[in-house]
Amino acid sequence: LLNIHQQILEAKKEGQKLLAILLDPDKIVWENLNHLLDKINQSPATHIFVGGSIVQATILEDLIRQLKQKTNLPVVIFPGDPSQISPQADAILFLSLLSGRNPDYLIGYQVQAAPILKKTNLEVISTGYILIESGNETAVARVSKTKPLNRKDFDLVLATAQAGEMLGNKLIYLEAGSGAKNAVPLEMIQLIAQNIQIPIIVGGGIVNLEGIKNAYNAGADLVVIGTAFENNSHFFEL
Ligand code: 1GP
Repeated sequence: LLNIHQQILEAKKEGQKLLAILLDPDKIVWENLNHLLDKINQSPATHIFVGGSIVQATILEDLIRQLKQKTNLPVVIFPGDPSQISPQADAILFLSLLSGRNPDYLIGYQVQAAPILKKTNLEVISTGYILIESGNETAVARVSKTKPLNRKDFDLVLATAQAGEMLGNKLIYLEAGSGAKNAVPLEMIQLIAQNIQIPIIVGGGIVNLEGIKNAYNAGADLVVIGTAFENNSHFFEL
């Protein structure tokens, strides 16, 4: 049986595109959870990402338990900090915020998380996380106290992604930030995709099906949809 990282590699090899719905436990309307779970099951999503900038641990556990009971999709933690670890999930994106220069998000939190993760069976997927300027201040920038990379500085974004690959990251996540006004530029996705070998995740500010398709065509292997589905559970039916 392939683990989640191997499945992503396999999909990339086959040219099969992946889609994650991002659920922020903090923003879940619990009365509507069953409806939401139905919609997730009917959607083309291949993965569920769970996480947020600030999340209460018990809420995270409750949500993941429900997701594991009522969907068949792999649940991947997309943590904002080391408190967001649940042994009930399948995997965790072990993020390093490569675009920033805040040591906590580069290595500090990872050191805190390592002994906790060692006690779980979670699949740990090393992910280079690169925040790109989006035209508005997003929670990632605010909470991490880091500056996103200039969306015009393609050379710097590429060098950052390549450094992540050389450091041994298994995935590169190009992030505009949740609720981004502007998504990651398509030409930027294209440039990175042509110049690194590892799979690319793209998210932030993608609000319609065309945006998803364009990101795929530019070279994204997995697209993350948070806000658009949060605001409209019929999003994928359009
Ligand atoms: C945020 O990339 C994800 O980390 C999704 O962003 O909420 O804008 O879809 P949105």
